[in-house]
Amino acid sequence: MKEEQLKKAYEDAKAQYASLGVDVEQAMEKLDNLSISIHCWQADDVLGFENPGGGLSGGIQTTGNYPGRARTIEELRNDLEKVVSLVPGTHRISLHAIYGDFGGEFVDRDRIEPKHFQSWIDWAKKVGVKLDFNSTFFSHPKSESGYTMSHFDPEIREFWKEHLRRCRRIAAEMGRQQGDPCVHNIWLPDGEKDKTVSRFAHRQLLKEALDDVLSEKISTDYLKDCMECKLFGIGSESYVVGSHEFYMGYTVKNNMMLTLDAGHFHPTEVISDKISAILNFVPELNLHVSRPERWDSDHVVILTDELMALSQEIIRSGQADRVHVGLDYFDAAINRLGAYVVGIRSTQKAMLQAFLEPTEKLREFEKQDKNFQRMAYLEELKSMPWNTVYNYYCLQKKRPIGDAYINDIQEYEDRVTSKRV
Ligand code: RNT
Ligand code: ZN
Repeated sequence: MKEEQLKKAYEDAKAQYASLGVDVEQAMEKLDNLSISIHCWQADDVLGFENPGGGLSGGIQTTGNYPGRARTIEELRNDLEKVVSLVPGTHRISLHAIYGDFGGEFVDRDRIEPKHFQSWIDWAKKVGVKLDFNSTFFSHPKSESGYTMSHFDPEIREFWKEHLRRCRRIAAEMGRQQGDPCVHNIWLPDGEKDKTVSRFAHRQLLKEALDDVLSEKISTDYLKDCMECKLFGIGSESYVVGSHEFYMGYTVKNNMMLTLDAGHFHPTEVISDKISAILNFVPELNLHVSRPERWDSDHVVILTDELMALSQEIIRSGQADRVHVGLDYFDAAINRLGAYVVGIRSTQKAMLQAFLEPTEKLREFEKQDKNFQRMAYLEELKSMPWNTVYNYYCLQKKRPIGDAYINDIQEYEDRVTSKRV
């Protein structure tokens, strides 16, 4: 679309929204203030740099072998810089512990230190992004049995507890240097493929391990720990130690953050309706925005009804400042940068629509029991010119407008990622 045409369309859109009592400029400003935590692991199929040639395990799997996987820290950083150049706004990058800068040496998980992440901290500062962090309890010989911190063997438990202790200190150091708390997500794959007898015993061990490690108090000015549950994984179909009830109980009891991954519940169960419930009991929430397709939890995020519902709930609850929006998906079957950019832009489009909602007007209908009117307005809003507003926001931020990013990604593929063989 030509710039002049877009400006005219924007003025029309603004007037249409104004007639509903919605201030488009305010909505764009709110969108601009929304930092999305971009997961680093879509660029390299969750492999990391700990062990070149190592594989992925722990109940998660990537499928596909589209050319262009980032194989080094430098390639990953270049890809991420490209991604942030194709989306408007200021975002965060979420690192996993296996993405450290280990300088060609093998550093085991119970040995990692802040110094292995200093070059990331410096890079983030240069690029203008903040960092989040994740401990890595998968893809390691000491997790191959299926258990880590809830293992019956005290030595294995201790190894992973030490990993968690170190990850918390690394994340806190990131938070300290960036002057903004680092969200540290704790997800562990513990569980079993088949009917497990000792369910209580493993959960008790996990609780004890967490109690022990988290007794080291670190200021939430630097570090915000959160815990992510899961229903099942590949190879842990029958039993997952860190279930929803487990972490919900744990975080409520300890006044901690909970992570909700959109793909970690029963196929018809949605996280959008959990937000307004859980926020009554935990200080903050972390989201892993993902797209479940039947039994897979990690498809590229697109503008689905559930993404819309999730965004609406974040905004309608009035608690947006207590909800951290992060992405978590991995698709190795298509251009990996394309997967990033579609997911980020679609998340922004859903959030923008939520910001452009005349929520008070809808609440009025609700109070007056005018539920037909509420439904009719909700339907009308779907075809309002929100995409024009998004395009105008991209224009303002000097980012590709409409479908223009598709060519940019093709160009980067031709020039860079297709050469990685
Ligand atoms: C796995 C969890 C977890 C991972 C990342 C790589 O089921 O969703 O968040 O996807 O930590
Ligand atoms: Zn997740």
